[in-house]
Amino acid sequence: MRVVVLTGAGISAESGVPTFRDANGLWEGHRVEEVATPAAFETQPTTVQRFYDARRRALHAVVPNAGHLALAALERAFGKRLLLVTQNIDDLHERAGSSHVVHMHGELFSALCRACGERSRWEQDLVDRPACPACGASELRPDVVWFGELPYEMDRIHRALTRADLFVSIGTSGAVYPAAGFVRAAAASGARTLELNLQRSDGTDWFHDARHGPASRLVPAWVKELL
Ligand code: BV8
Repeated sequence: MRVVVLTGAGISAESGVPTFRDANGLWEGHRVEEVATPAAFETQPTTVQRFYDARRRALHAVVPNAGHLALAALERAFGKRLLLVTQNIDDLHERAGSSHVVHMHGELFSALCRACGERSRWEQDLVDRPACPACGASELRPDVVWFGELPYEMDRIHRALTRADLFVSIGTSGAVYPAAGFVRAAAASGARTLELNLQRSDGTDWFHDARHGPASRLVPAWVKELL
């Protein structure tokens, strides 16, 4: 049995990481669609850097919840038969023990150098334009996929979706593409599809099954059933 799991901000909500919708689209006082774009970074780099610096700092203060831990247990049992894809840029899956996580929208704890293209693990602020550890240029940006940018590892994700027996979406509103279309690609290839979310999402009708409630309760119960 091959499983693909897609997670969104809802799985980190109970760890204290605000979601995009619960902050009704406002995050650190900004509309994400206005700040998470290359154009915003070009025109107002300090605002964008401060937006991500604040979220990177907040990450040191939160811990994984039972939902993250259950998915780490699933990986220990399923190994390479499980592909965990996350839209989240936090590191809570890794801190819960998941070892191969596909961050399709990048990671807060990674910095991308616009001069040399190198990625470096980065836990501090970027607003003061620190030097790239690889080339020394002061051209580091958050290693995060903004609106209008191509998400990471799409080929690997699509291959897994076409081979999956089961696709499970956890804690996502199904508002942003291409992630919101994964359920249809999986179903078209014959996979069963299940949504675990606090409430109905924009994509609920595309799933064979849906369970609604907090991830910290639904995910451990589902993993227990599967194991
Ligand atoms: C691309 C990283 C093409 C940044 C993110 C018009 C103009 C320009 C683009 C477009 C356009 N129309 C469509 C597009 C495409 C666009 C898009 O889809 N826009 C939307 C707004 C319509 N997509 C893109 O631009 C993507 N790229 O298309 O590239 C391309 C092609 C070729 C070459 C080059 C380019 C890139 C999108 C990635 C943007 N980056 N994140 C950052 O974090 O700052 S998006 C971000 O929002 C997330 O990563 C996620 O993907 C998305 C939605 O967030 P969710 O995770 O779902 O969170 P949300 O708050 O929305 O929902 C939380 C859910 O959890 C809720 O349902 C809630 O009920 C539930 N919940 C809450 N608490 C709990 C819970 N569930 C369980 N338990 C709980 N306790």
